[in-house]
Amino acid sequence: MSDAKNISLEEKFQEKIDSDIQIEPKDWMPERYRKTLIRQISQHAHSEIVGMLPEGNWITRAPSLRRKVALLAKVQDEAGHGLYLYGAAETLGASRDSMIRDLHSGKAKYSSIFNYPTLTWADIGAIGWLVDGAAIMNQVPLCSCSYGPYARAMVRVCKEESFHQRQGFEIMMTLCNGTPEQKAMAQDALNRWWWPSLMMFGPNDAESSHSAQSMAWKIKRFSNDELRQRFVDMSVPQAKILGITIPDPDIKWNEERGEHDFGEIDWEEFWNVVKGNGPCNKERIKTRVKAYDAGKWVRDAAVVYSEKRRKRKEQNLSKSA
Ligand code: BYC
Repeated sequence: MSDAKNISLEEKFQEKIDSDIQIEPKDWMPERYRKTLIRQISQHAHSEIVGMLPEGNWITRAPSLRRKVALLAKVQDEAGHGLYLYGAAETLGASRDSMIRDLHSGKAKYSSIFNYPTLTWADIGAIGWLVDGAAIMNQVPLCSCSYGPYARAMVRVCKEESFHQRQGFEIMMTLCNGTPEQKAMAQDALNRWWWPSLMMFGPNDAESSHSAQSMAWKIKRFSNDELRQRFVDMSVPQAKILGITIPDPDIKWNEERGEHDFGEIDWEEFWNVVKGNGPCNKERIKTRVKAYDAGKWVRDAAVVYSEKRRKRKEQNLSKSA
């Protein structure tokens, strides 16, 4: 295609974006837009799938049947989100096999947060409260992102994340109203999950390589720092209700700006985890590869079954013809 034609297609595309008209799989889109979406959506899908592991670790040890049922449902929801998102990436021409291969080889990224261990039951509360809270903050704006299938998938995902956040906060509330040991456990979980939760929003705006373009394309509707700030402002009063302390001596209300000041994130730790050297990166990938290999017989059986169904349909059609 000539450059002139491409430019006019690109201008028309940007006009649609500027008028908030969603882009659908069969619409023309710049190759960089398609690639950016595949990158973000597949990373998001991997995060949901790997995100099942830290919590899955506590299903057999949940303190009551009610807690076990809720946690089991939550982890199953994450699996559903992952499948939804892989489906959305497939509408852009990405193959599921190649996405999964990239995850297993360590080439693909997934959220840094899931490379931290879940040491006590309170971690399940802290993940629901903080990690799902951060996820909602980041994902509600994605419900109005410019790519239709991603935006639509996010609607259901966000509804389920809201339930997850409530169950996490309720676990924290129960622990904080319990014995001194239980409250100490909740405080310890907050101490360990607070900073990694802030890191979920990604690098500072000045360091975020993709933000400017993704915002111009309305894939991202707010910057990493804007969403992080909202998350801090939302979490401070919630910690007060729980009666536990956010592990940041610099956190305080700034009257002039109408938001909280907070301390500097340890970006060296963040990039170290993103590059694969966090406390659990290797274990997470190993567990995923093992689960994938163990599920091979199910995938093979599904292929054989669908092939048989297809043949039977063909035979029935030729009989009735
Ligand atoms: N961890 O230019 P930037 C969940 C990477 S699932 C690892 O700001 P972008 C949940 C980034 O990929 C949570 N890597 O990028 C599940 C890029 O690397 P590449 C996941 C990170 O894309 C189960 C580089 O750093 N949520 O909530 O504009 C249970 C530069 O960053 C991280 C989503 O995926 C990180 N934290 O913005 C409970 C939501 N941050 O690709 C909860 C959708 C950045 O150039 N994704 N990087 O190699 C997004 O909104 C955006 O992709 C991000 C990053 C805000 C995460």
